[in-house]
Amino acid sequence: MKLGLGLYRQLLNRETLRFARQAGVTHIVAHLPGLFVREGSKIITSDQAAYGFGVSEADDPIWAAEGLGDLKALVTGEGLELEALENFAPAHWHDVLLDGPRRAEQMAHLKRILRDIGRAGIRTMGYSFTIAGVWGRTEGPFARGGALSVGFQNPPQPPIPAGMVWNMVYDPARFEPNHPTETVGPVGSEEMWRRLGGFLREVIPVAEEAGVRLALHPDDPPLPTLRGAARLVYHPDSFQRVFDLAPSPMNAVEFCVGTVSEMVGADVYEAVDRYSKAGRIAYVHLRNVRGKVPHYHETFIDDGDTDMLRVLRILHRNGFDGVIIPDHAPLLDCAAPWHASMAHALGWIRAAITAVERG
Ligand SMILES: [Mn+2]
Repeated sequence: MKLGLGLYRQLLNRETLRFARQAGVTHIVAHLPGLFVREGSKIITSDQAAYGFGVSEADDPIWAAEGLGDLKALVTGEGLELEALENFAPAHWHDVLLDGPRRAEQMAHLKRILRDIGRAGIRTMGYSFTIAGVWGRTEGPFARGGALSVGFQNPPQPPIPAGMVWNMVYDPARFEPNHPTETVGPVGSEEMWRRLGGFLREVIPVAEEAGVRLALHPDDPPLPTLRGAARLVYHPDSFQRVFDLAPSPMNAVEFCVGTVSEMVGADVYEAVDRYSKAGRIAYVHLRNVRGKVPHYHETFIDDGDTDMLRVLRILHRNGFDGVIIPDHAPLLDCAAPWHASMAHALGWIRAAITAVERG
């Protein structure tokens, strides 16, 4: 099993790549849309600002063939592998998620992006097929020793203002954050499955040609509905329904242990066992939490409800040889909270992988 690190956009630079390599990381997952940082704090929350994770720009050069090649060269130049990209930009696929008038044009663009990703030698594209996105979490001293972390406490769910999807703004002209006159209407479960099915049946053949594996992240927080929009994978059984929509090894999952352990009625070990045995896990997000929806908070990797050593043993036993990255983590109180929290998680995971592989 390989140790990876997920880097948000503003961290994709030589200095952070060297930090990763020094910590024993061999593989990078590049998270491209948005900055995911507010007021200098390297933690993702979305409830405190009506703009969610910010504005998604359509004409971002990183998505062109040259931009992807440059990104790959930057990572390779520091002695690391670029394992995966995470998440299409809402500006590129809002009408795929919303079934809007620009759907066909946006699907054609997504297919072009997938071909360019393949040409750049990047093997995996992580995505999350959701209208409401990651939303509703609060920040607080929820983790061990009062470390700053995020939690979910069943907040009221206002409808999504028009011009927003995936908790990002794609049309600032239409977007009215406070008293929207237009909102994204309720979307039911069967309709969302129909949209995902249409998406997969079109992109999986392109992914097969391009040699790029699509990896779906489960819905986080995993509730049946969020802000009026149905969610797809809020129970581990639903991963199988995703695979059945377009049977192909390229139709895979970004297995987020934290999100799965937040799911009501889920046995995280059974889910890890089932999907790693089936060979459908593209890569793993390792994060620990305490509680389940609608009340949970994130904890340090060695301190939540999930026995991470047991998760790693199951993955190893089933022959999983892919990349494992820490997900977001509580921030350690110090001058460099993000770096310290990642170094802590990476060191723990590296030691755990070594122990598990030695048997
Ligand atoms: Mn995750």
